[in-house]
Amino acid sequence: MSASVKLLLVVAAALVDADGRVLMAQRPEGKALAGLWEFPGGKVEPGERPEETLIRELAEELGITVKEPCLAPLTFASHAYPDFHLLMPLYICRRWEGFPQSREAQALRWVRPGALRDLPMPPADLPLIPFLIDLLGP
Ligand code: 9L3
Ligand code: MG
Repeated sequence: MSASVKLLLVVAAALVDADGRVLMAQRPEGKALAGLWEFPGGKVEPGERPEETLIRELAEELGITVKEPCLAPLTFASHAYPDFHLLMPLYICRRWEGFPQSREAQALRWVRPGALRDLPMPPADLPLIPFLIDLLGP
């Protein structure tokens, strides 16, 4: 990686339901990586703490409020795209307020960790699958 490559900090959440399923969101038409299934989240804006970004993104995208207990990243995804290097902490959320709903025209789906491999996902998200299978079972 050359010194001029941009570092992009993105936060993502594994929202885990009572059955150990994880909420996946399909990136809508018109966005980069459209059609791929990702852990919901987004870019950390200047001046934001990543925890604040997570709260903001999940409110914007899904209309839910996450609380402090889930606000510690358990692992990080890291992927070199051609024009930037993505660093993405993954937060595990088991409790939130509200019912996740599509607020940005994205399809949503609850998926067992063992079935995540059947979904086309952005390359950055793929290495998180074995981590979630270890944590939550298949
Ligand atoms: N990205 C990858 N996996 C994810 C998320 C939330 C984001 N789980 C990548 C896609 C884009 C970049 O991060 O290249 C910024 O995301 P967005 O702001 O376009 O959602
Ligand atoms: Mg997003």
